[in-house]
Amino acid sequence: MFDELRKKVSNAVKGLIKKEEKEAPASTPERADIQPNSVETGSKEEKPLELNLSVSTKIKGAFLGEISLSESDIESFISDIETAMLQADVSYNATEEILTTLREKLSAARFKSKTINQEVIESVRQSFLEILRRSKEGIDIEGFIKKRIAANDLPVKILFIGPNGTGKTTTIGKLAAMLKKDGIQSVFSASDTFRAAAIEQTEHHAKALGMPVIKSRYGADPASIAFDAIAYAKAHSFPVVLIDTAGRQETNKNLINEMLKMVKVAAPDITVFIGESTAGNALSSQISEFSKHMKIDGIILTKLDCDAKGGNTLSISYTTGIPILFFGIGEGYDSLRRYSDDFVLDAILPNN
Ligand SMILES: Nc1nc2c(ncn2[C@@H]2O[C@H](COP(=O)(O)OP(=O)(O)OP(=O)(O)O)[C@@H](O)[C@H]2O)c(=O)[nH]1
Ligand SMILES: [Mg+2]
Repeated sequence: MFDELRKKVSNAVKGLIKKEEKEAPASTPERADIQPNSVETGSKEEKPLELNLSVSTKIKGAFLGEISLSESDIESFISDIETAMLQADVSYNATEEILTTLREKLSAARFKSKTINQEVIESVRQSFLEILRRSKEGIDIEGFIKKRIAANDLPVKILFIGPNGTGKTTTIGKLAAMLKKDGIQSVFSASDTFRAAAIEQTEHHAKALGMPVIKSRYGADPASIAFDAIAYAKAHSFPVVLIDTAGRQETNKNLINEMLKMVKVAAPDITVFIGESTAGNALSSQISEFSKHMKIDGIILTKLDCDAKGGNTLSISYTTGIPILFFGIGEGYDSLRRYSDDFVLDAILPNN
């Protein structure tokens, strides 16, 4: 997860560094003063590293003990980071925005020669953070449910939507397991009556977790099943209804209309879009198309464990205006991770 982006960001920082410079003039003073700690190289045989800065910058750094990067140092670094981000599926607009911030930070900074490495990484971190912070804060699902329990305003209805095979049904199981740990029981609404074996899959999760499932036959109206599940939750005091839906492409009018009917009948409190990280930049247009039809409250980004790039975690909320709530990082019930800026940044950035 994030391996590719992490490696590329690391390499870009390393691009500010290079092996013992053969062509350096003999007069270059005191190299030791301007050597940073080495960045993760991926190879134990790497020789000691040295900043790949222009000679004049180095000389100033050596004398002053602090370094301001020259415009050309900054531009070459920015260009490396830009390539890294675009190749790892960070959206173009977010990339440009991040790089504008980063360029400003690097131009204004006076780095200590001994710690420039960490300081440059910190500048990248802060630039990434600014874009993450620009997106709306995601709803705290558990907190929301607890408030509704306290107000005796139940059940809370959560609808899961998204394209085919992204992990909707599996994520319902994961979320139910997470809520169960907190003592919150859910009813499953097997409202995917379209895909073969979808009902059995929901039943399987419900059984494994000891939750009731409301189902009908294949081809039945998904909205009526959701309606029945809500009625069941009310009658049996279950605080939460988790409503599965058939996977659908945003271009399929019939399935979109079917979903609109479900929204009308079930009146979900929270609608979650389940998208797979591996969809790369296509994900934001999928989400934007879906959100033309209905309000989406949050995104759960699945299969992060299968995605070496992972760059859309940096830009998806910025691009769509919809916050990420959780990440799916495996197939098991315990592989749901709550979104946090630190989770993303710690995973992407080299830690030295
Ligand atoms: N590695 C990994 N696999 C996942 C993750 N989430 C779901 N899967 C797997 O993805 C496959 C599809 O998951 P489903 O839950 O059936 O997806 P869906 O969106 O309900 O699919 P449809 O109902 O057919 O649209 C299954 O094999 C899941 O085990 C995840 O975070 N990581
Ligand atoms: Mg499904």
